[in-house]
Amino acid sequence: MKFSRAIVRKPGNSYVNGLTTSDLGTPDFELALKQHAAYVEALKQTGLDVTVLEADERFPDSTFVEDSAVLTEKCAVITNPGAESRNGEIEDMKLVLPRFYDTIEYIQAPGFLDGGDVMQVDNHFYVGLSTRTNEEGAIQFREILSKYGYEVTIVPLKEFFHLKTGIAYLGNDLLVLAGEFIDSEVFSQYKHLIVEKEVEYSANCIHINDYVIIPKGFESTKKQITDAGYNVIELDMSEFRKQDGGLSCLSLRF
Ligand code: CIR
Repeated sequence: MKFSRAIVRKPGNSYVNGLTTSDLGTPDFELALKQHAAYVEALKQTGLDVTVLEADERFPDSTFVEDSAVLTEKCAVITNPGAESRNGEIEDMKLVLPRFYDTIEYIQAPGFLDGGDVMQVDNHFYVGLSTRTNEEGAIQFREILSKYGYEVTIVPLKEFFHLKTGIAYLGNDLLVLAGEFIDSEVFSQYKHLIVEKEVEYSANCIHINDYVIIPKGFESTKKQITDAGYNVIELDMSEFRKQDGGLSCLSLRF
């Protein structure tokens, strides 16, 4: 799949008060801004035209734009994020996405869905059931996408926060897999690139055009992805990891 654009949102001062389950400490806001700027540069390096939205102080987690929409080649789906403090993030997406899409669909209560629970593998979407995405939300998503000829498989999660916390698609039938997904029947038809428990944060990597962006400091994953023939870009993600964020969460790519 060829991507040409991305949408990101700068973190605001309120970022440090966002949701987290990690015990890695409070993010350093200035460093988060630097890491975000490096992220934008990396997206540009992969060939994307990047729309940078201004920080929205009302929503501490709004830099994790991936959760508020799912963008496909045929339509945009505005989600209904499962965390109450994040739900209002979709209001701004309703203003931004019509710049890029004529066809916009919505997940509606009692359905909830976070974009971090959705992974696209060519014409097939996988949707994780998590603390943020419920069955009703996943079923609505399947009904919407089937109208556009996509297939959707629902995957109940056991441990991971979001589906893409532990899995990424690199194209050519190759998946990066960690933890509960390694032996899962659901993904058995694909080629596997397995990352071990100690480095499972690096399973959240992003394949864009000729590149794979991975978090910095995961040498074994870097080697595996380089050996598989990809150009690797490494980015320091320390301040986003502190708020349970990974590389995919910081952008919508389309
Ligand atoms: C949250 O709890 O919603 C944010 N602190 C982290 C969201 C990460 N997003 C993602 O994995 N797609």
